[in-house]
Amino acid sequence: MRFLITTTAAIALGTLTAHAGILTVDGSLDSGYGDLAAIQNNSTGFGDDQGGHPAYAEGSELNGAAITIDQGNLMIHLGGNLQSNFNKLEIFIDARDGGQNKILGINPDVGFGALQRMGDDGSGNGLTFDAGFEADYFVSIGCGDDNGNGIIYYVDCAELRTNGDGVGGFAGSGTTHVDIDGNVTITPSTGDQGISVAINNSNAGGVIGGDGVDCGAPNDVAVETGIEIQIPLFLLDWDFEGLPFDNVRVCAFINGGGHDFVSNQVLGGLGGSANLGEPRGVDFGTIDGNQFVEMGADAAPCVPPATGNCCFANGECWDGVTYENCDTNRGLWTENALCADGCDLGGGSDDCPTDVDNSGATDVDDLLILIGNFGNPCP
Ligand SMILES: [Ca+2]
Ligand SMILES: [Ca+2]
Ligand SMILES: [Ca+2]
Ligand SMILES: [Ca+2]
Repeated sequence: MRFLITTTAAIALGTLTAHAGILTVDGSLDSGYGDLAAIQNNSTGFGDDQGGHPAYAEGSELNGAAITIDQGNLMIHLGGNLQSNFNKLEIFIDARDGGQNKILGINPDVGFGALQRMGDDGSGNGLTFDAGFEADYFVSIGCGDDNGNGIIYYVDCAELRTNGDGVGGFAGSGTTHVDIDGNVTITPSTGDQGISVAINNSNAGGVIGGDGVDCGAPNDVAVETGIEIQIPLFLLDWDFEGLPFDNVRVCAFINGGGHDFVSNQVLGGLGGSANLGEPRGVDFGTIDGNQFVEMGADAAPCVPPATGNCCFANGECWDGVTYENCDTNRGLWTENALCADGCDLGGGSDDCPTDVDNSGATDVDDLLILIGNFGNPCP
């Protein structure tokens, strides 16, 4: 089915003189963003949506990030999709001195306790960012069914002042609807704060499902639809000092519906990880790489996952297989090896003959290999 997409913003702009540089909040990546500042490097543990429907998604993924400043607004485009089950897209912005490296327990109560659920519960825990990343502002987005017409999305926002408190609240709602003829109408959110959000969930590419290394821009093609956020700079410059905003960094991730279970869809990426789970226990400082995206940065190119040969006890061997694929099929994987190099399925070392796959320990994988080959005659 082809979808014809119109947006109310685009219709409104149509009455104005065309002005180069104006980005449209419609969920699509405008050329004015420039190059992506980050590309996802992790499969999604929150479901790989392959339906391509603009107003529905069975999973969530963040394939890439583009960030720029346009007409007095901070603009963020996240290529991907947000599952229409009210899971949350959490966005933290570090754009001025001060802020919170670890989420405090005394922030504004927005989005039904979003920051309280992720922040310090009084025991000194709390979601912690990479060293030097001190978040100043928070935006949270969730979407779900809008009476069968498509999706409705709700936006919440809060200041993250160095010592907590600050102001925040509900920042409005928007919709993406599809009529019976397949016409799509995206109505970006509007609210008292001037924040605007639009979602186009039609991505069916990007990363696949799983916990391994993956690439959010397969074959160097960026995912151009997803979630687009416009934030007036005056919300960040709360004392109206005329801050320069020349060093803006964004940490974005998908979280559970109750802000209660961090996925492995984080930008910058985790580089091959399962979902992170309990938000208060997450410390991005202990995870390799930057779990934030810098405005103006060039995205690191995707690193393909390591491959090797995958040997089976029945004599079969596959070349060019990832560890994940081989493990799923209960084979014995050797990094960078070819089937022509041969397979050694003769059991573990002399010191540890029960370590069938030579992993260094006798564990359930050895048992599964044994069971999988039970009854096979040996030469
Ligand atoms: Ca756009
Ligand atoms: Ca800051
Ligand atoms: Ca995908
Ligand atoms: Ca890190």
